[in-house]
Amino acid sequence: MHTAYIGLGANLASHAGPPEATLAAAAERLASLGRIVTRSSLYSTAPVGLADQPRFLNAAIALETGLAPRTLLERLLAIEKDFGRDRSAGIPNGPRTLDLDILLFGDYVLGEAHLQIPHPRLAQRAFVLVPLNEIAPDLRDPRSGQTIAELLAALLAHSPDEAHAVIPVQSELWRASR
Ligand code: PH2
Ligand code: MG
Ligand code: MG
Repeated sequence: MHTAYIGLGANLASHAGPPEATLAAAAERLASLGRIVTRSSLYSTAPVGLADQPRFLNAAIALETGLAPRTLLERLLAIEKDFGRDRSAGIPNGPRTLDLDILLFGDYVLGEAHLQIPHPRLAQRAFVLVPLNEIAPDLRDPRSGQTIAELLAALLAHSPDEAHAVIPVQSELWRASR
């Protein structure tokens, strides 16, 4: 068994409803892949990489799973597809109904073409580090040896505006989902 940390993101409606409803429903689907140990709050975040799109909702989940990393990735992609993820436009960093990223997987370091663990942009993204820091501040990034709290502090020291772009939101739907 390993603990995988999954980043969730959405900024377009899906058949489940607005992003808040999609993330709540997706969290329930993640429970079928192992045991959900912890979930962060939901955060409203400014879009990174492509400014002209709606704000995102982001969260992080710790999932204890017996699946191998590649199998986990396949299952996550299948769940994205079930929630209407359409990659055909091919716009990097573009809007999406659901994004499920493996951020960390135990202390694995993998550098395959379609699966890089830890997530290659983990340390640059407040929309990932803030939710992750809420649930696992002492977790270590096996590449840098730094904790999530240290990575977040370094990012915010370097680009303090990032902090203002990540705002916790109260969500009854998110709280009620399991
Ligand atoms: N995901 C991206 C690109 N930009 N910005 C925010 N705020 N949240 C995301 O999840 C996100 C993004 C590519 O996966
Ligand atoms: Mg992503
Ligand atoms: Mg992704």
